[in-house]
Amino acid sequence: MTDLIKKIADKEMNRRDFLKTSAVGAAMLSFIGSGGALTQVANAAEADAVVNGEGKWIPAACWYNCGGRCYNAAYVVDNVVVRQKTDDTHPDSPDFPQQRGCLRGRSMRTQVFGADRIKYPMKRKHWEPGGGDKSLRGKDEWERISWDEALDYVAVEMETAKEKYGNRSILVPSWGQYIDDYLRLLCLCGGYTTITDTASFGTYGWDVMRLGILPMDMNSANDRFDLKKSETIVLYGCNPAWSSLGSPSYHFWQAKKAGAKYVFVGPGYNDSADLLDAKWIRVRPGTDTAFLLSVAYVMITEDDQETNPIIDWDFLNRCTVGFDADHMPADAKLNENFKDYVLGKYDGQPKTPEWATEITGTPVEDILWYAREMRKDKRVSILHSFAAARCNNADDFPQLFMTIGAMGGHMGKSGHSCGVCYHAQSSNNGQSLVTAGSTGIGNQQNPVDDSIYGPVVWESILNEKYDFIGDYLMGSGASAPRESRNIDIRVIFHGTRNALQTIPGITKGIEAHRKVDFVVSCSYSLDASAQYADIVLPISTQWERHSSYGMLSSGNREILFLPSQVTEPLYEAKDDQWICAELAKRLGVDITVAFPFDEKQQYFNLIATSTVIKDDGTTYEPLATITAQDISEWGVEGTPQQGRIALKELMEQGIYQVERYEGDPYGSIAYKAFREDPETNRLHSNSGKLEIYCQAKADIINGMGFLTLKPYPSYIPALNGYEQSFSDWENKVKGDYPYQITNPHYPRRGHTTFDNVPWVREAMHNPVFINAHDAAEKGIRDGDTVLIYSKYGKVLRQASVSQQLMPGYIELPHGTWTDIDEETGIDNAGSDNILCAPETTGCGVSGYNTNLVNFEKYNGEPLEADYLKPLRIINI
Ligand SMILES: Nc1nc2c(c(=O)[nH]1)N[C@H]1C(S)=C(S)[C@@H](COP(=O)(O)OP(=O)(O)OC[C@H]3O[C@@H](n4cnc5c(=O)[nH]c(N)nc54)[C@H](O)[C@@H]3O)O[C@H]1N2
Ligand SMILES: Nc1nc2c(c(=O)[nH]1)N[C@H]1C(S)=C(S)[C@@H](COP(=O)(O)OP(=O)(O)OC[C@H]3O[C@@H](n4cnc5c(=O)[nH]c(N)nc54)[C@H](O)[C@@H]3O)O[C@H]1N2
Ligand SMILES: [Mo]
Repeated sequence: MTDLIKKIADKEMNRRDFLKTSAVGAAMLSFIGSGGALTQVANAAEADAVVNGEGKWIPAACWYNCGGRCYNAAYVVDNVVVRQKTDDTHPDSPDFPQQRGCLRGRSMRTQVFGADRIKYPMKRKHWEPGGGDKSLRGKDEWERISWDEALDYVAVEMETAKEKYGNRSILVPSWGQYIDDYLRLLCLCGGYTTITDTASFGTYGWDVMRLGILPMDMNSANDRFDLKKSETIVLYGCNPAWSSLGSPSYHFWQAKKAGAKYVFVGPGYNDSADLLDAKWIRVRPGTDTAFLLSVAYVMITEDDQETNPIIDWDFLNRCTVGFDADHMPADAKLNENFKDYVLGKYDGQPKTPEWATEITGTPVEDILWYAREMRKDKRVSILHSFAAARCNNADDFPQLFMTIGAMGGHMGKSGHSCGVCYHAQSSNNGQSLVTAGSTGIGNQQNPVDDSIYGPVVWESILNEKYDFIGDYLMGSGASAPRESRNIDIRVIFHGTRNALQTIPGITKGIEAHRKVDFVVSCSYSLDASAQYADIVLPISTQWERHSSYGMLSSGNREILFLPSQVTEPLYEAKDDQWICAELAKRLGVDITVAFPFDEKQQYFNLIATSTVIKDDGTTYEPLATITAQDISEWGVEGTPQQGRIALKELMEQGIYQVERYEGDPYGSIAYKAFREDPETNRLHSNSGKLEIYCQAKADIINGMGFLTLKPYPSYIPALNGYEQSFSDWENKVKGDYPYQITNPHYPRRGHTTFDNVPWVREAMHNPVFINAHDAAEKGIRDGDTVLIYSKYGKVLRQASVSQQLMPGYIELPHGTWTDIDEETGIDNAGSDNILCAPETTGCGVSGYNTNLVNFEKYNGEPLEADYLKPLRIINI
C-alpha cells in the first residue's frame, strides 16, 4: 500500500471494506468511480498531497481519436494521479496559442482510474474451446482467469482456425500497423483478413490523387496566417467547435476578427456556424453534388468577363482539363465534358437552381448568392470537412468541390484556398514544422490479401462470401477489379478498434459475433467489442507505458507532444506488445522479427529522429540534443546528437511548439507552385493537372462494380438518401422511413472512447436533435423520450427540440455505448450504428450520413439520464 492510499485509509478507519482492498489500483479505482463518503475522504487526502507538493507533474498522453492532441499533464502521488492540468508551458496569445485541453482530456484520469477498468483477463462463463453456447455472447457472466490460461486459450483458438480453415478465417477489423500491434504478430503467423473502411474520409478514401488533388485531400488549404487574408470563408459541412479540438476554432476566430465573413453549408446550423456568425446555406445530407452542380450552372451562365467576371478562365485553361470541349484530357474515352453536362446537353436537364432546390432544399436565392460569392475577384477559402463525403453515392463530391474552387480560381494564391478542414488541419494547413520521427519498427507483410469493406463486413461473415476490391484504404490506390470470393471467418480479433460499435449494422454485427468460433478483445474497458467477446485481455492505457503510440502526432503542424509514462500498469493490465510476445511464444513465432527492441527503445528512437524546421523555413534539424548520459539514464541504445533542445528539458516540458508570428517563414499556400507553373509542377493525375474530366476516376470506381459514374461530376441520387425517403417521388408521398439522419461527432466522446466516463456524461447529455416543426407534429417536447427506428434497429434517446435543423432532418450523436435491452431489442444508449444501414455504394464508402429513419414519442418507461446509469463494473 502506498503512502497516499494509507493516509486515505487512516482517515477512513471506520469503513469496513476499505482495508480489505489492498492493491493500489483497487483502492484508487473505487474512490474515483464510486462517489460517496469514501470519495470525499480521498479528495481531502489528495488535496493535502497537492498542497504539500508530495507529487510531481508528468506530461500525460491524450491518445484518443479526436484529432486534438492538446497538452495534458498529470499530478502523480504514489503512482496515483490526483490532479490534471493543461498547457501552461508559455503565455497564451493568438499567434502562439497554448494547447488547451477539452472536457474529455481533462477527465482522462477518471477514465484511466475508472472503477470500470478491465482489471484481469476474463472469459465468459459458458465459453468452451470452440465456442460453447455462442448465443450467450454479450449476456454471459464473466469469470476471472489467469494470464497464462487466457493466452493459452487465445493461442489454441487461433491455431485451430489457422489449421482447419487457413489464416483467411481470422478477421482483424482494424486500421493498420501504425496503430495496431497485433497485426504485426498476425503477419508473422501467416496473416489475417482485414477490412477496408473509408471511415473519416468517405469518398475521399479512394485514390483521389488521380484527380490531381492531394492524398485524401489532406493539407490542401493555406496556413492559418494566410486564412486571415480571406474575405469569405466557407465551412462546408464543418463543425470545428465540436470536432476539431485544440486551437482551430480559435484560429477561425482570429480570421473573423481580421474581417472574414463566414458561410456554413449543411443540414444543421451547428455551434461553429453559431460562433462565427456564419450565413447558413441549407443543404440536405447527401445532396451536395446537386447543390454544387447548380452553383456551377449559375457561375457559367452569369459569367461575363467584361461586366460580371465570375470564372477564372486563366486558371481553368492552364491548370485543369475537362471543363469544356476545348480542354479535354488525352485519355478521355467519352466525348462529353462538364460544362455541357451542367447546361443539360446530354440529359436535357440544365442543372438550374430550380432543379436543385427540389432535391437539396436550398432556397434558390441562396444558390444564386453562393455562386456569386465564389467569384474570382473575391478572396475565398472554401473548406470542407469530410461529412458531405461520408455519404452513399458521393463519389463525385471531391471532384466537384475541387471544380467549383478551380472555376473561381480559389487555389494557389494568398487569401484563396479550396481544401480541407479536418482534425488539427482545420484552419491550418502546410507541411509539418515539427515532426515525429520513427520508432524503427518496420511494417510486416500480410500474406493474406483479403479485405472486406467495412459496411458489409458483418453480412459477409453471415453469408460467407464477399466482393473483393482490393485494399485501397487511406489512398493506397490498391484497388482491384471486383471479384466474388468465399470467406469463412472463424475468429474475430479486436485490437485497437471498437469495430462492433463503429461500423454500421450493429445488430448484424452481434449476429456475426454469435456465429464465429471465437472472439477475443484486447481492451481497457468493456466497450461493445469486448462485451460480445469470449475472452477479454486487459490492456494498459497510454498513461501506463512508454507511449510511442501511432497517433502521437496530431496533424497540428506546429506541435509535437512527447508524453511520459505516468503510472505503473493498474491491476493486471499489460501492454499490447507484451501480449503479442506471449502469444508469439505459444504460436511458435519469433516476435523479435516484428519488435526487435522494447517500447522504451522505440520511443527513444522516435524522439531521437524527430525533427524541427530551421528559421530558413525549409530545412530541418534534429529536435532533441541527446548526450551519452541521457542514453545511459534511459538505458537504451543510441548515439549522442546535437539538436534544438536538451532531451531532459524536452521531456519535462512534454511538448515542442514552433513559435509563429505574422510574416514568419512558415507560411504555406497550397498549390502555389502548381498554379504558377503547372507544366513543371505536375500533379499526380494522368494529365498532371486538376481533372474535371478524370478517366481514371470512372475506370477505377466503375471497376468496383457498384455503379456507373461519368468521368466528370454528375448527380446520382444516393442510396438511402433524400429521394428514397419517398415511396413516390413524383407525387411526393413519403415512405416508411421519411426522415434523414446523420451522426455528428460529439463533444462527449472521441468516437466511443469516454462514453463510459461519468464526468463527461454529466457535462454533456446525449440527446437526439429534432427539428421543432417535426417534433410538434408528433407531439414531442424537449426532454421527451423518443423511439427512433430504421430498417435495421431501434434506439431510445431524449429529444432536444431545435430550430437549427432543416425540417425532415435528425441528428443522433455518433458513438454511444450500445446497451441493448434483450427483451425488447431496443438499444437504450441510442447508438448510431444500430440505425445505420450496413450497405455501401461507389468506392465502398461508409455512408453514415445517408440514412433514413422514422421516430415517435416513446410510450414505455422514460429514459433516465446517462450519467445516472451504473458503470459497467465487472464483479469477479
Ligand atoms: N454511424 C457512424 N459511424 C461512424 C462514424 C460516424 O460518423 N457515424 N464515424 C466513423 C469514423 S470517422 C471513425 S474514425 C471511426 C472510429 O472508429 P473506432 O476506431 O472503432 O473508434 P474508437 O471509439 O476511437 O475506438 C478505438 C478503440 O481503441 C481502443 N484503444 C485505445 N488505445 C488503445 C491501445 O493502446 N491498445 C488497444 N488494444 N486498444 C486501444 C479504445 O479503447 C477504443 O475501444 O468510427 C466511424 N463510425
Ligand atoms: N469530439 C469529437 N471530435 C472528433 C471526433 C469525435 O468522435 N469526437 N472524431 C474525429 C474524427 S476521426 C473525425 S472523422 C472528425 C469528423 O468531424 P466532421 O467531419 O466535422 O464530422 P461531423 O461532426 O460528423 O459533421 C460535421 C457537420 O457536417 C454536417 N453534415 C452532415 N452531413 C452532411 C452532408 O451530407 N452535407 C453537408 N454539407 N454537411 C453535412 C453536419 O451538420 C455537421 O454539423 O471529427 C474528429 N473529431
Ligand atoms: Mo474519423
